[in-house]
Amino acid sequence: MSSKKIAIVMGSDSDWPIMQQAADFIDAMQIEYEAKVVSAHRTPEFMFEFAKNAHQNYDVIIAGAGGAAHLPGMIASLTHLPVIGVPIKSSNSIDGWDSLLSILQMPNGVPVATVALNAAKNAGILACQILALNNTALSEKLIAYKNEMKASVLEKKLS
Ligand code: RP5
Repeated sequence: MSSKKIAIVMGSDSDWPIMQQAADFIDAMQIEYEAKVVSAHRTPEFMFEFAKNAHQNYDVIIAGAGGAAHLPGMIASLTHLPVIGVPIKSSNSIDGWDSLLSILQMPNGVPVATVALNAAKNAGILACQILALNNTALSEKLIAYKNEMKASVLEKKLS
C-alpha cells in the first residue's frame, strides 16, 4: 500500500479552479495530496528543489500550467516519478494549443502523461489508478466509480 501523497502543482494560483478538480477526485478516493504553486518561470529555483526532492514525499506528480507551459516537462526532467500534465487554457493562452503542445510534445526519454485541455479530473483519476497498482482498497473504489459512471450513462433517457 502506498504511503506517500500525490503532489498537485501548478504554475499560478489562477490555475487552481481547474486543478481543484483533480484534488476533488483524489479527496473523494480518500487519498492524501498536497497542492502548491510551483512556477517554472517565476520560481525556477524552487521548481528545481521541489522536483529533485519530490520522490521523498510523493508517488505521483500532477502538474498543470497554461500558456508557455514548461512546468510539467521541466519537473519530469528532474525526477523519476510519473508526471501527469494538465494543459490549462489560461488568461495568457492564445487558444489552449500553446499549453497543450508545450506539455504534450516532450522529447523521447522524458515522458509527461498529458490529459486533455483543462481535464484535471482525468489527471486525478489517472494518479489514483497509478497508486491503485499497490493499493487494493483504492482499486475497489475506482472500480465502484467506473461502475457508477456506467450506470449513470445507461440510465439516461432522452425523451
Ligand atoms: C502560467 O501562466 C500559469 O500556469 C498560468 O496558467 C498562466 C497565467 O498565470 P497568472 O498570470 O494568472 O499568474 O505560467
